[in-house]
Amino acid sequence: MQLELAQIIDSAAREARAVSQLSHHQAFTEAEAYQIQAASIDRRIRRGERLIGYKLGFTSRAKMAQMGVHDMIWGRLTDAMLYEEGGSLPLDRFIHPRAEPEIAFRIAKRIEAPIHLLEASQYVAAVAPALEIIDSRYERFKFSLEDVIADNCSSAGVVLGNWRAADADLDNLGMVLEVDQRPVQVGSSAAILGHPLRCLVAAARLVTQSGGMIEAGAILLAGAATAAVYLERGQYVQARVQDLGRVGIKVI
Ligand code: OOG
Ligand code: MG
Repeated sequence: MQLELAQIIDSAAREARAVSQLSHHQAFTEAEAYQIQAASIDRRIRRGERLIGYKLGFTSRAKMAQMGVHDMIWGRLTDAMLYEEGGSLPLDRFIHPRAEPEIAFRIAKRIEAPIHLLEASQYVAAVAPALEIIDSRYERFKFSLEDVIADNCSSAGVVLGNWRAADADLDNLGMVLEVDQRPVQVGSSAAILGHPLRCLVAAARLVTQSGGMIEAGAILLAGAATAAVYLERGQYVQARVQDLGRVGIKVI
């Protein structure tokens, strides 16, 4: 069952074609949803994509409220999802993409067991402002928690700004999403689990619980501090994170 559903969701992503929610084909549990996600990422890896890190989703109330879900989720990032800062984002590769402002961590040393908040900063090599492009493979961007997990948490694109040393305080930084230089969403890093470093603790627990580990050099997206906005051709979309800088891309 998992392999069949993984193939459906992987093809939908690859062909940028919306499908009905997988749970409408067959009901599955949250644990099975993660197996479907792993199997769909396996298909990407077999095509030559490389795992570059992880993302957390629904780590802020703004995101949970926007999407009508109640729990944190995690997904996998591959090199094929990377888009260059200042470059262009071709709309035709996506179904109905949205952008959201995020903070990215680069992991300093391998995480193979759960970690405590007090030691989390030791695992951070650098931080960067990031734009995440999410693109649910489901019709009308509507899903249950199990469905979005199976769909690799809507992961579709990542744009990273400049890395800087992880010495800045991250607990209450203004985060703004701009379209054509105008702010369209405003939030604070405090909205991300109360402190973005908690994302390392959460990711360590979730990834190691599932039998994986987070390698040195991996990227971790902490989850959006604000709701996401739909993208349209011709827009210049930019995320600004106080003290960390900005990152933007042109939608073509
Ligand atoms: C799921 C992805 C959530 C975040 O930052 O909260 C996410 C979705 O909203 O489609 O990436
Ligand atoms: Mg996100």
